[in-house]
Amino acid sequence: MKALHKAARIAATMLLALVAAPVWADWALNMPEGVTPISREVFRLHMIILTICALIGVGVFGAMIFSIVKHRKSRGAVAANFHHSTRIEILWTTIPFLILVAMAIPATVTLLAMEDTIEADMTVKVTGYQWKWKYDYVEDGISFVSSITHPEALELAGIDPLATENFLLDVDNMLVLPLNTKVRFLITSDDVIHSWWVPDFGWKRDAIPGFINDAWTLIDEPGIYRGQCAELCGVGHGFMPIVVAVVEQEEYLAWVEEQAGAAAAVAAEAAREWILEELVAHGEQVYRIQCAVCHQAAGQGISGAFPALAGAPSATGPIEAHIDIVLNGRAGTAMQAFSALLNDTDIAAVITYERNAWGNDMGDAVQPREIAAKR
Ligand code: HEC
Ligand SMILES: [Cu+2]
Repeated sequence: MKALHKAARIAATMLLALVAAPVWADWALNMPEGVTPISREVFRLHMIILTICALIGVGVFGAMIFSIVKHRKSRGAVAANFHHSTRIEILWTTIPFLILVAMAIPATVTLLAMEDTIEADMTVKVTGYQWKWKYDYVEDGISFVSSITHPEALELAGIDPLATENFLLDVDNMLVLPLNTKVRFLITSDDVIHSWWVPDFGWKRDAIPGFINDAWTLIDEPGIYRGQCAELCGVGHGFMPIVVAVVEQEEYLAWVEEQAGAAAAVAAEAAREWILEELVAHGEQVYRIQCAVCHQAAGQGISGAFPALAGAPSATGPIEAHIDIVLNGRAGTAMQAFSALLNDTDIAAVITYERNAWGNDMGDAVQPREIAAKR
């Protein structure tokens, strides 16, 4: 009686869940169809194979349930007693074989198309770092680092995931790509294995240090597509989102021009003399985005993993050694070489900030020129 009660309660709850229509509205049970020829092909393949599996499932379980009910002992059924049937054995070998071949043919065709990166219109090199992505536009000579934008999320404190738009899925610099253009990606890593994954493109590729994997897209719907690193790569694994903005060709060309202008502005900034306060203010922003993920917002570090910078020997010692570790990193540790990731101004500013924050009271400043000279 008690069990029956419980069963009725569960059934009622399930029924309620079913009729709660608003919940259904954002339930995406199926995989996304995506916005590239390959992603649609993958989706179609998924639907075909899912259908075949569902039909087989219904057929096999239907036959089983039917036999169990119809030929049950209580109805006086007597088990047949035969041992060998060549006809059945041939049937149950060839039918699954044919089904598998029928599934393998379209799957192979799609796989081959996926790997076909030749005759791309442009190439983007993607490099994974703990915990950000770097993009190099091979032909256009554009290069930048894309990092998560709400660094306060890194501490998972003082931020409400539900109230934050695109929580953990927003970056400072989006990858901008032109519409209807075959883009080849060369994917690698500078430290550990990462994986570049935008679900709407229909594939993910591992970013492996020392290897270059390739993949391609041809996106035919403008929009913003989001993804993330899909290979567990350390404590900041959840903090390396991917955001791709797909724009019309003309808009893309305008963006490329704009980048050239921005590069010139950065060069001009790096050439001038900065005052301490300016460097500290800019350095704080760089620190929050680039360094806080490991060394923490108040420079307190994480015991046993990332050293504190507040009161650290480097940040309160000779400036030369401090510049050296930030520019060149420390081999064999998670402290990466920032020379390839940040410009002269950013590096000068972040070093100045570290020397003048959290009770580090050095009062000295590093000029971008000095960084340029050390590269
Ligand atoms: C992926 C994690 C990570 C990031 C991001 C990172 N660091 Fe480090 N950092 C480390 C680790 C680990 C060490 C300790 C290296 C060692 O064992 O020598 C370190 C050491 C240092 C030291 C030397 C500390 C000392 O006195 O011993 C400085 C200075 C430093 N980092 C500055 C920075 C700056 C500036 C940034 C941002 C531009 C940054 N780090 C970003 C992991 C990181
Ligand atoms: Cu990663």
